[in-house]
Amino acid sequence: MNDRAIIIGIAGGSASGKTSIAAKVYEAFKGKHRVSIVKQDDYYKDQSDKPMEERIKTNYDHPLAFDTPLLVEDLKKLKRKETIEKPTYDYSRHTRSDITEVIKDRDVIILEGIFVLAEEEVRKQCDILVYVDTEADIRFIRRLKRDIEERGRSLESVCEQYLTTVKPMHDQFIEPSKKYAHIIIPNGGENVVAIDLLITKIRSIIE
Ligand code: UZR
Ligand code: MG
Repeated sequence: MNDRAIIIGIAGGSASGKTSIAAKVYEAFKGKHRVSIVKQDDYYKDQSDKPMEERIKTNYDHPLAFDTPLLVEDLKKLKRKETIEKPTYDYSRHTRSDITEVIKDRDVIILEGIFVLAEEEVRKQCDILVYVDTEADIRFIRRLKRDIEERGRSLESVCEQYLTTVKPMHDQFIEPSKKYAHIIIPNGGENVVAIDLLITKIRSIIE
């Protein structure tokens, strides 16, 4: 067994299928290997010192919304198979929640988030870099459904947010980060062949 964990970075636009791909890779290894998923979203900055009116105005689609130094520090520890206490994020309160999750002694870390490829220091910690490339209209429809069903938003607010931050920031930061990928997966979570190839590659490294 390796004395270092391998880190798979999965980036791509909002609602591109990153979470589904991460879950499928996780399923392929759990039970046989020590594997954990780390979401970059859990490293959104703690905003508990700010009033709600201010938290709502934060641009969550900008790299500055994230506590990247903490993420990088945690990834370095995970790589050395050290224990971390990972923060978790509360979308309804737009801040870090009180719950933390202990992750220790993992063989494989699946890191997923919109800026995994855009942030150089995060990128450097990853052994395999994946970009999930799903067309904007498909991502918008998925995001609309998800944010209404799971994140308690209204139709109006999702459309407004998409046009003011999600789309411009995608074009400015996320799409250009595709060039750093080792593998580009079209059609997100539905691409069974690509997901299988990724799983085979990871297996060849750890087994
Ligand atoms: P994925 N986000 C929120 O909507 N509220 C928050 O408090 C924090 C984050 C959104 C964020 C981004 N954007 O587009 C998305 N906005 O979470 C990233 N606006 O999550 O990759 O799962 O779509
Ligand atoms: Mg997601």
